[in-house]
Amino acid sequence: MGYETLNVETSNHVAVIRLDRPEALNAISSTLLGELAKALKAAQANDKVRCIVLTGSEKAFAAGADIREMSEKSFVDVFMGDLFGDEVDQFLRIRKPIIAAVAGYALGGGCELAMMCDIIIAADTAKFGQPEINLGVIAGIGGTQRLTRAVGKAKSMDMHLTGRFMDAAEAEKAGLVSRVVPAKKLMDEAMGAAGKIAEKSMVTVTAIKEAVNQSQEVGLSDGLLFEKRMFHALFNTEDRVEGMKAFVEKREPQFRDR
Ligand code: CO8
Repeated sequence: MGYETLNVETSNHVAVIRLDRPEALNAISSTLLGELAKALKAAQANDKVRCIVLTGSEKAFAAGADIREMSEKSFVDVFMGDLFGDEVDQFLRIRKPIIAAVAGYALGGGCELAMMCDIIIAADTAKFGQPEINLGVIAGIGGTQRLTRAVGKAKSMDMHLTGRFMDAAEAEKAGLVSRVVPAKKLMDEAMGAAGKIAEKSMVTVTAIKEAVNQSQEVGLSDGLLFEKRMFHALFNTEDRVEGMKAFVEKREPQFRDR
């Protein structure tokens, strides 16, 4: 499928979705967000895809929602149209793992998109920020919630209230990103991680994504119960039998997603 604002390539079980609006630093227009939701849904439906990498350009992962487009809208437009609501819901329904490979600016909605992914791998050029305050608004697709969970209240307040940017080193130290690599190695690192995930049983991968995400939604005892029941349930799978048998027989497991 051809897209106006994205490039999508699938190889070795990994779908790479590249945001592609260089003229606006990948600013997130409604077209871009709609196409992204479609591309993710297609990747979810494609049995050959076992992991998804979402990335941008060297200069920008995404510099936020498209300010030009938003500047024309009224409260009634965004409220009654539920601006970005459907697309975000569709993003969050993707059950395959999504790695954000971030170089350059990840600001506002760009930072929020990265945080909606499951793992963030950053180039040493990455800059994260929630500068919506400078436009007279606040984050709209999770910034006040996910950044706070990721880096704690003090740093999240600092980022949202001052609008300052966090560089890659600070983001790694604060726990927002899982790895920082030289910009030239960003895609190799992301594809390496995606390739590793693609080798595992998709049943187990999906269970892990659900269980870790559960930790962001519920209290500890409910989360622990969810995890324990999921652990018990996986004893029903052929891949669990194969994984443990392969360990005992000192060989690599052959998972079949069953
Ligand atoms: N929207 C629209 N156009 C943009 C955006 C944007 N967010 N960011 C950059 N551009 C455009 C510029 O207008 C410029 O276009 P042109 O060449 O036609 O004038 C081009 O991209 C290049 O940008 P700059 O010349 O400004 O490049 P610099 O290197 O000088 O500066 C910056 C880079 C610092 C990233 C600067 O462009 C900037 O501050 N951008 C805006 C960042 C921002 O405020 N982001 C938050 C937006 S609000 C938001 O995200 C709300 C989230 C709520 C929900 C989101 C759902 C998706």
